[in-house]
Amino acid sequence: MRRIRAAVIAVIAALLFATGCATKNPSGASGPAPAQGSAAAPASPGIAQGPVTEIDITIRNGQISPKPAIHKVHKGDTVKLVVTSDTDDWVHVHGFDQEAKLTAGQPAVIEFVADHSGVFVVETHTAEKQLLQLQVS
Ligand SMILES: [Cu+2]
Repeated sequence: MRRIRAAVIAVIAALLFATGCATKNPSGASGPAPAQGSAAAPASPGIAQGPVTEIDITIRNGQISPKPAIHKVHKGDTVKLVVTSDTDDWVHVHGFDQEAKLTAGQPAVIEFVADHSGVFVVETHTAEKQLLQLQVS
């Protein structure tokens, strides 16, 4: 019994580890492209309700401003990330499966409901920069 439990834990740990980055970068054009900034396609219709926390991030010459920090929000809040970069890239919000393409010079918007708690990394996938951490509680 004990052995099985240890094995299960190991598998879960491995899965958690595997859900990190780099595994699902929709570099092909096949996947749906969320959050292109167009108002036509709401990402998750009908569930946005909590207060909106907007976080604006600018990446220029590899520098992130404001500097990477932990942003605290309440579970159920809507988080609106606006990211502007001077290079093409991808922004990925861990834990919420949110990703957006960054086109140089154009703000990309990712909006989602922080409906589960934890600490989640937001980062770019090409430059591999951590932009911030989201602490949901
Ligand atoms: Cu990632």
